[in-house]
Amino acid sequence: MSYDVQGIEKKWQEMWQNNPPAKTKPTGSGKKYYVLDMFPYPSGSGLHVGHWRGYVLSDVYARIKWLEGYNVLHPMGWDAFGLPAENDAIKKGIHPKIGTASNIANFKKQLQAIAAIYDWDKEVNTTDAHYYKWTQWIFLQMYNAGLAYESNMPINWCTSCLTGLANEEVVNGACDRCGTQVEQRNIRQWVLRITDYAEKLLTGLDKLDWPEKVKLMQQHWIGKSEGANIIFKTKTFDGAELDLPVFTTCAETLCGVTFLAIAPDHDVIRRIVPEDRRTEVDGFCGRVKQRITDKQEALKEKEGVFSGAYATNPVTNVQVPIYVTDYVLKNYGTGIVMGVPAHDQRDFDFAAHYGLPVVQVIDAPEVVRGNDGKLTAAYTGDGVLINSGQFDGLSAFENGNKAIVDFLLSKGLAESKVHYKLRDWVFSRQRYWGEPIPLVHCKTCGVVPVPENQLPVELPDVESYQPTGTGESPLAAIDWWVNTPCPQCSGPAKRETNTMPQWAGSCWYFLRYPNPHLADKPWTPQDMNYWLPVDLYVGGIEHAILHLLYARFYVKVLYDLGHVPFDEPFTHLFNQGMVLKYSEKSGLVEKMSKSKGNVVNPDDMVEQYGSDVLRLYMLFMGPPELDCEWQDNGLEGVRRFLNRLFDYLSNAMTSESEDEKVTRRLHRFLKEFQARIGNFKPNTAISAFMEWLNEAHAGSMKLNKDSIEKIIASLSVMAPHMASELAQALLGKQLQDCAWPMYDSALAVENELTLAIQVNGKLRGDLIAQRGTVQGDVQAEAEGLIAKWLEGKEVVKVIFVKDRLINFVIK
Ligand code: ANZ
Ligand code: ZN
Repeated sequence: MSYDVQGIEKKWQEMWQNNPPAKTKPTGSGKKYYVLDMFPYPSGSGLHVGHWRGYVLSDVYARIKWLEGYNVLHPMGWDAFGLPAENDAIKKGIHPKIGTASNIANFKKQLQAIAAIYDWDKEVNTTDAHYYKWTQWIFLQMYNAGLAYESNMPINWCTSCLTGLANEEVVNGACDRCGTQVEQRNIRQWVLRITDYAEKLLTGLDKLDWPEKVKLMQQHWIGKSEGANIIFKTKTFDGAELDLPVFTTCAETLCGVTFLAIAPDHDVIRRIVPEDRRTEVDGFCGRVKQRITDKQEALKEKEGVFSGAYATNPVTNVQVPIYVTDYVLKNYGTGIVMGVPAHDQRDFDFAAHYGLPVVQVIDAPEVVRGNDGKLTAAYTGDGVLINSGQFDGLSAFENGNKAIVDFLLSKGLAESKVHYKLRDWVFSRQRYWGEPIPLVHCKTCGVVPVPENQLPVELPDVESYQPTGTGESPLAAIDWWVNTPCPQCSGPAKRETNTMPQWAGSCWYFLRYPNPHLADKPWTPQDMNYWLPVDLYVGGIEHAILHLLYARFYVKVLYDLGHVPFDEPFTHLFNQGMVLKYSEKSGLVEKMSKSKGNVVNPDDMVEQYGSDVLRLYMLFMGPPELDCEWQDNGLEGVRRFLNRLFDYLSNAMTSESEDEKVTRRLHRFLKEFQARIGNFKPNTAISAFMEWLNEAHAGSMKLNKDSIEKIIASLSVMAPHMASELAQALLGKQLQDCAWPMYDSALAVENELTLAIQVNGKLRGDLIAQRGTVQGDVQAEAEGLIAKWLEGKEVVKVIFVKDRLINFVIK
């Protein structure tokens, strides 16, 4: 038998396409396992080997569960709305529907080569009206529950994509998609009240088997901080009393406040700035506002301007100046901060710039002072309170904070406050290629939801996909579509022309997979009870806060509204690392991308090496959670291994009884292999396979049929084509009739051990013995091996620790 890669793979691919062996069984058929890949956006450039990494990994676990007899749901689909298809349409004048369909066809063809056990009957496509009908339905459930509202607040606006963006889509002030600096613009938006779920999204993380890193990122993004709003009294420019609340998490530093800082766009500024300071303050605010659009500028030194007003410290009654500054954000806390230069670095920098006093109120041995005895930087650690009057001597964090807050609470000058950094989710886009938001605006009735029986609100064809840039989507120009009778009063009304963000479709697709063709409901309770939550979710870490947070939010809302019986969608999450490659252009090892010219096309690799080799290499290239560098010669090594394995297995079968040593070695391999896969270390599991082959080969081990099946089944989760061929040729079986191998723990323990030989506790040699060898045998051999150390000496005692050591005590 020879290993004809192309012939074998072609044969099995055809077989599987005509007669898929791993189709998902009906809901309720035995134990289930739901393993999910983050479904791809079907881009024009197709799959690269980076995609393979996650898909092969998830398939390993799907195949194991399948061979273990689980009812496996391992689906695939398309996250097909979104900007690139639309931009393509603008460039080429082709309807996004057409471009998307051909990209999907290409992706599907490429995916077939992976030979994952996807059940293609479960395929979903977010741009299919039968699918987005339910995306719209979910939106209406949220709307009806008061979780969607219209707002004119300033939002992030990308001047290149000409659309609003969610906070999560802005990275370092730039559009996550195109890198353009975003501006703040007042545009009418639909917004989801994700902040109502801040606490649930936070505490829900505890029970998830997710990478700590992702949990931390979500925790950070939600950004809960517990503190207090504290009132500083001031006067308006015309002499009226005015309370300025500041939000602080560090009330213990109150006696160190030397100024207040207000966000430049805060409404209160108008009321406190005296006339003679207005020109200067207005000038500053105008300048700062413009600057927010320029990242480089924003990184510069903190700046501010004296407002001309003072406020009273509620503990010390000292008057402190109020500044308008560029480092306080309007929409966090109260938009006003108490400046404590001694204990906050931003405040320290600001005070240094404007010559404001630095009053230290926490002392500790670690505090660093310069030659002049002054602080050289803010001290942010714990310590005891000083310069704080009646609070002196208290431990700052443990007692000081509470004492000061309590003191102010009793005077009505404070209020405990919890703030979250999470903002409500800007949910509308002024673009064409997305789900229409199913609402109608009626002059008489206001905003009216489209009745459920009129869903889906289908996306109409347009002539120009060009975003208008006016804050309206291209849909606004299609009169016949926009004008519609009001569902409530039948009077003339207009459709909402904003579309949903791409996330809308991906927030719930995992709920649709069990039953994607269901017509009258998004899902059934039976399917939800049986299949969900997802048991294993595999995808990239880049989705840590966007998709993974939004999907959790959706599920929590659906749970609260009684539509699903679970409140977290993904029990176990695994983030695969990226595949990197050297780029000639930059001279660096970088993430694969078309622009860097370092993309490896999996089709070429499959043609050259075969799918099994590529699969195995993706698993072998390194720990799956880490980024790994692609190396062409890595494929060669894997190919050699598969060739040798094929040759060896083709000739290793014996009908005689198997040598015990051989059986033991096999079980030791199975145990190692399975433990390593179980720990998400497929790379080292393959090493175990290689070691086994080396020893089996060197020892010309002959295997009985049962052992051959165990090896083939193990191989099949990684290299299914070759395993299928061997199963058929050697066992006369199909893969689906092979069982996932069990190992016998007693046989799996390593049988030969190295024992230390000591003389008076000092190591003098060692010997190899079978596990469990008794003292007499070990002693006899050891005496021979270290004879020179015992010569002429009296052995007064022999200490023997089974399987570990023998120690001769001599005089
Ligand atoms: C006084 C203070 C003293 C503060 C000190 C810190 C250290 P987290 O934990 O992230 O919530 N802050 C409050 N509102 C702000 C805003 N709108 N823009 C910028 N900064 C703001 O941070 C809470 C702290 O961030 C608050 O506690 C406040 O500064 C600042 F030694 O108050 B602190
Ligand atoms: Zn109406």
